[in-house]
Amino acid sequence: MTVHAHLQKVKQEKGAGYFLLLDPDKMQAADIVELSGRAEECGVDAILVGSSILINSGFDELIKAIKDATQVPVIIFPGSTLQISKYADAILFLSLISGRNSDYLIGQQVRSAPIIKHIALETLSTGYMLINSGHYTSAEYMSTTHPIPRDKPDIAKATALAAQFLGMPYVYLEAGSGAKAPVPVKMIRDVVDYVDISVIVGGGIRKPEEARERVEAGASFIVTGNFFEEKKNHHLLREFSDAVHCGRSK
Ligand code: 1GP
Repeated sequence: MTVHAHLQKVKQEKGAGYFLLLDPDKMQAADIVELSGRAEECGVDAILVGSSILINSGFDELIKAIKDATQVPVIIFPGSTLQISKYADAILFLSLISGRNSDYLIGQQVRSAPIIKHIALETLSTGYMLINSGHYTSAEYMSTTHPIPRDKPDIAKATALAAQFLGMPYVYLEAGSGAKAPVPVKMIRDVVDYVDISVIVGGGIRKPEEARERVEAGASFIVTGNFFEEKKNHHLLREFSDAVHCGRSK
């Protein structure tokens, strides 16, 4: 089964899916592997791996080690074309559609496409949208783009619809790693009501109820990263996945 088919099955059967993001620059490799090993029993539906810079080398080895530790699909969430590995199951093939920086809209994609084809890595075409979280994020700095204002759902709706019309099956509403405020629930609801594609939501989600509220608003997939970078929080992984899976109102 392709990763795309797996994710659509998760969405259909569980109402929404839970992605655990592991950043090689923010966690020790041993902790990443240890947490990956517990992902399946804790109800994680996919592991995302990526970083805005990738200071730590050994990306390939790390992906391989994660794959050895878990049966859960491992998806690259790349900060740049340096983050590609044949050991992953798929890659989020992102276009930063909230911005107007041509390199992040299509430049990096042109450079990485032949490499991805060569290693036969599955691509999940995703419209990536930065949403203002009240402070300057790594993604904004690295991409030199402006996020969509958090009180302008109409811009978010139109941008997500453009992703759908461009043939992208996923749109990612991103408040930024460690965001002070996650993507507003109203904006998620407005976007979900307006488009027919899967909506991924991440950035600044630190409580299970914040994840649940966003699933209730219609998000198809919830991403958490920052919160689980601290070992003392690892025991809450099951609570987060339960919140995502029970969140959708019937
Ligand atoms: C960041 O959306 C992801 O790209 C996850 O955000 O690290 O804040 O959970 P956090």
